[in-house]
Amino acid sequence: MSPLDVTTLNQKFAIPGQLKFTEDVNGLIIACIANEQAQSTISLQGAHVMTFEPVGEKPVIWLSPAAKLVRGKSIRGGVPICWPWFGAHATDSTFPGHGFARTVPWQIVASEVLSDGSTRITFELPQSSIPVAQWPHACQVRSIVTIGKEMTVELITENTGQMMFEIGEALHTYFAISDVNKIRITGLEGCTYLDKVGDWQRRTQAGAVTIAAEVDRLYVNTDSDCLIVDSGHKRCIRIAKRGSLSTVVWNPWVEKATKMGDFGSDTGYCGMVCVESANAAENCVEVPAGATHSLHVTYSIEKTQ
Ligand code: TA6
Repeated sequence: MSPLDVTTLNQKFAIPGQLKFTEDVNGLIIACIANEQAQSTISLQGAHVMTFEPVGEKPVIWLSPAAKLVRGKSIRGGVPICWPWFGAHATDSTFPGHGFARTVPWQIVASEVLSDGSTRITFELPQSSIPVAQWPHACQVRSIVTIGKEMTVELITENTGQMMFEIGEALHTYFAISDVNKIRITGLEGCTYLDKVGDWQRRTQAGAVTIAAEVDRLYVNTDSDCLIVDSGHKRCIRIAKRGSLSTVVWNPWVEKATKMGDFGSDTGYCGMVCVESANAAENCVEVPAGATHSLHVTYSIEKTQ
């Protein structure tokens, strides 16, 4: 089934006063959610949450001021879905980094208001969007996004074929922070990480994670919650995950951010940090034929003095 046009989407899935679909100048379709608890925008390309702002709260998710909504290109910021591999493909360098899921059209299969007033949308990756040369496996992939005073994203992979397959994945979430010099990340103390900046050396995290240069770390074998403790915004952002044994912490710092060119300004990197709930490296997931795997994350705010 080819992705629906914006008029049909509004006829089938809009929720008066909560959810509507719009089309931007490049023809990309955006789900716009505004309920009594929060506002959010989600691109149907990649089922990519771009913004999330609880009522009365500063934005939780960072979206680059220079983010480009271009068909087939990843969006800088938000919650990119990295699937069915994380990072470079294991054997073919011509395949897209972080998989293809974040740059292809997804479709809507359901929208609903939950009893607590939050809005839930279910996205599905249509077979027509899956490049069979890169991923020759029968599967059903869905992302269920719930927008309320908290946000949850659940990435569900069902193996509908006859053979086991293995996936790498991540919700590559960019968080809005007061200043990279005013935060620390807790929950990873004592964990082993692969240090991409240090030639993938395996190291052990001592204490909270602080950032004073480029940081690109894949923490393995950890199912812990992480907290971004932001003294500037006097708040913590809690990242509570299930079905994920890897956590990635990334800030490109000035040189790499400038080279990437889509962080908005020379200091754009100061206002963001990625804490990614993933399954990568030794935590890649084998999904047997007929089985279903879920990666589920809840993002919430805790105020501090
Ligand atoms: O998750 C960290 C990372 O793998 C970094 O190494 C950097 O490549 C980042 O993802 C962004 O990747 P992207 O393909 O979105 O530019």
